[in-house]
Amino acid sequence: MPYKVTYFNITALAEPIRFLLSYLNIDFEDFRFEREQWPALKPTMPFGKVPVLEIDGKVLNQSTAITRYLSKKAGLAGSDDWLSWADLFFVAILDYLNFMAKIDLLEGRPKLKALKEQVLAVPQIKAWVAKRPADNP
Ligand SMILES: N[C@@H](CCC(=O)N[C@@H](CS)C(=O)NCC(=O)O)C(=O)O
Repeated sequence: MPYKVTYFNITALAEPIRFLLSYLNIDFEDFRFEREQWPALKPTMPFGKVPVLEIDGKVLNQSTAITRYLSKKAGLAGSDDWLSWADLFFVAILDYLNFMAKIDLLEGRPKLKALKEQVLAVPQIKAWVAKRPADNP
């Protein structure tokens, strides 16, 4: 498979990438590793960090740069009045932010709640969320 996402077995910074690949209907290898595997993998990653996205063996790094690149492919770089890559990024990372903050960051923010519903209703995103591992933030 030409596309491979490498990250810890959580959502966090990789999830916006997974959202965008799903939105683009691109099949990808979702390579997740456990904490114990990280010391061996770290020296092989650019700047010793993940997530990385490989496309045909070419390694891309930095989650914002990766999502910006994919957003251009998806036509979500800003010309669509209804949805942009930043919306996908925000909703994709929200569960992790809530988990870390231990509060619901959308409480009392109906417009952002509506945005979340809008993104989660996109058929490709809905399909991704339904099939991703359920037991990780
Ligand atoms: N600016 C980078 C930050 C990447 C980053 O900090 N990744 C963390 C996981 S969220 C990591 O690789 N931590 C392991 C380590 O630093 O050893 C990005 O947005 O991709």
